[in-house]
Amino acid sequence: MSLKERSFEKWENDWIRLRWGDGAPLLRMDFDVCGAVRAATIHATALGVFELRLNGDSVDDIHLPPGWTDYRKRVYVHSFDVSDRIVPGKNVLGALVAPGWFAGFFGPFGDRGYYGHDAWFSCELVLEYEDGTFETIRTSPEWKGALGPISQADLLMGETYDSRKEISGWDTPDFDGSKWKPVSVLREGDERLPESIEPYPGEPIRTIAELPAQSVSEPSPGVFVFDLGQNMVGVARLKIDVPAGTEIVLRHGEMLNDDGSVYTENLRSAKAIDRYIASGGEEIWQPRFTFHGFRYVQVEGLPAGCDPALDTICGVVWMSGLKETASFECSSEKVNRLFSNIQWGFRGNYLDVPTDCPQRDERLGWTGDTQMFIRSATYLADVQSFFKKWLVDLHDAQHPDGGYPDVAPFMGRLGYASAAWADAGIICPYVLWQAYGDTEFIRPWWSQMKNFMALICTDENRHNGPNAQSFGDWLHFNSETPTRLIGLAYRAYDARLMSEMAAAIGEENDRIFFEAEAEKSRDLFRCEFFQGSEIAVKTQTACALAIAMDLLDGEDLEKTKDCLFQGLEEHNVYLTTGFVGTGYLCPALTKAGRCDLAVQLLLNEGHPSWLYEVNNGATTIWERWNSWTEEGGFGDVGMNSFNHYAFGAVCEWMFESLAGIRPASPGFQTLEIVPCFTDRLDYVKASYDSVQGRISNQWKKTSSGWTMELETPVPATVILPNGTSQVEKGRHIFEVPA
Ligand code: RAM
Repeated sequence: MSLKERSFEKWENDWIRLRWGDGAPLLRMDFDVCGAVRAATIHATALGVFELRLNGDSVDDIHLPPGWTDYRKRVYVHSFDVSDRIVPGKNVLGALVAPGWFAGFFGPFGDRGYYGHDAWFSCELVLEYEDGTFETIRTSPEWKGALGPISQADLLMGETYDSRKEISGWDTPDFDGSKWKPVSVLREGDERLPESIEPYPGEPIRTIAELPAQSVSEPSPGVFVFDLGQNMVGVARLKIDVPAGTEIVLRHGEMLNDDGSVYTENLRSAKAIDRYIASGGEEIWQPRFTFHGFRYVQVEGLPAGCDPALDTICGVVWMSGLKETASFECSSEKVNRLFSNIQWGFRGNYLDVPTDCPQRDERLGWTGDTQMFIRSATYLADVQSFFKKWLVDLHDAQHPDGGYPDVAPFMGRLGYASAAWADAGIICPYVLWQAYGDTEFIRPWWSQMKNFMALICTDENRHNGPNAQSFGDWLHFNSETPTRLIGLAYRAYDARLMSEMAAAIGEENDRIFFEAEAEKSRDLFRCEFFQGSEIAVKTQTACALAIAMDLLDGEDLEKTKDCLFQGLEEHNVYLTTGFVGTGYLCPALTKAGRCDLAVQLLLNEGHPSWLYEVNNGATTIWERWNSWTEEGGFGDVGMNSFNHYAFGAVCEWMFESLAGIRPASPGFQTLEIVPCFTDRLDYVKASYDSVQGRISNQWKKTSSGWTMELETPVPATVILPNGTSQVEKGRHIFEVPA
């Protein structure tokens, strides 16, 4: 039976568990196959995370299924075709099940078991025989469980594996499991079970790369630090040959302390420690039910005098299995490194949900971070199914009054309706529709999006009313922008996006309504924050939002542009923006006709700047402009991630302006090519695999100006300093005099 035919509205399979501390017990069930099998499919899920086994092997190479949702509301089923894995006679279906997001530690408050306690597993194996009959093997009280080698498995804390406790052949037909313990069972109707069980709509987590260690040091006797050369997310694979009973401890960190040991203070309460107890001989192991954000692995516990080989540790990179779609290169090696850092920040934080960071006790689906980076993400990879899933998480977490949450999936403790965070509910569907041309990113959520707009378009609301609560221009550089300004700007911006989306889905009344609302909100913004034609809040963020979001016209606009230019000059053309302003800053400057200033910001190397991080060895994007500085060393340890993608939102501008590739209509059906030529770079070369096909554009400095080569699968309007032209699909060369 294919996944399509199976709706899961009825899920008649029991949920089973073997209670066992924090580890990952083994569950198994023998069954007989008598008859020729035409097809076999397993549908499996868990309140927790699982690995499925069949006849001695794992069924798939995905990690941490069924992923993270608000398990009280819904849980996803993963389906596996095992037609060629079923043998005549005795077979064994098995699973390892761990707490995962459901019952493990997660979030910044030391919470554990927010959704429930103990992991539960549920599955069915549907056998279709050659004679057309079906048989279903289900989780049931007949299953048996045992304690295996994994005594601890937690996403934040790490995994402990005692290889001496492996039960050889436990998941093969020859094994006698009759003495194993009976499992506990939950049945349909139990209040601990989710309201809905559905097929997984996203892209499962997979291994996307392996990073061999590049060097090893011994900062203190017996303590070895392996450097993978890249801050990454996933697990470390250990290869050892040590006496049985030796306990090897792996600590993970993104940076090093001055003494060369791994810096772990910024992980807060996340221990991120894996332990392996050897059984002797050559052993290779990697954890299954935890993940870490790290560049360095500190290995302790090797026998005295041991001189570990470099291949003792290898980084195994995990990410939702998205197809990457972008390439970017220019004449500055440092900018190329920045682009790579943005890609790695994206990879590390697109692990089933878009997270703020992957290493400390947080790793939440912060909505603000998500909306700030989503446009960049749509360039970097095909994120359609990833966001089909997350938009469900987001709407599952929407407050009854319409406010979108600070984080999704929901985790109880955090707020909602915060300006620039809650707006993810409008901005994400809009950006996805723009990138992929698919109104299914909008249509299913339309009435809920309108509920949010109804909330924020009133005077009394948490988003931009007098009680406005927000994180402001989070982590700005000594330049505060009032929350109320941010909220009103987003209100007007959202209303305009709503009117465009209403037109796209044929909701004419809504289009008219939101067009008027956008005007009204722009007026409110001007009324409150302008004295004459002068913007009252002169921060870079305030000016950038007003310009980039199209909130101004005429003299108001001209004067605000000047204010932005002046604001930059006052800081020697250095930025002061935080999470909210940074993504809009270069686009606003470009819109204001000062692409040169945007280029200057990109190429700045002093503090704060993107290349300051690059010059100081960054391989991902840091959370703070001062996550590490030459003068002060590490930034505030209470919140200091070295893998936070928010400031990487400049990626969008690198594609749309520096390389000049941007859509002129939803789904890149037509293009507008407006490259930002500069003589500060010799060349820029980028490509994007859009839903219409590959778009590539490159320009080079010549002795008399620039030459540009565009390859487009769709018609494009090309706007160059020496004129505008329309081109059809194909390859086109342009000469541009200086
Ligand atoms: C931090 C998160 C996140 C940010 C919020 C406001 O704890 O890391 O990046 O959106 O705070």
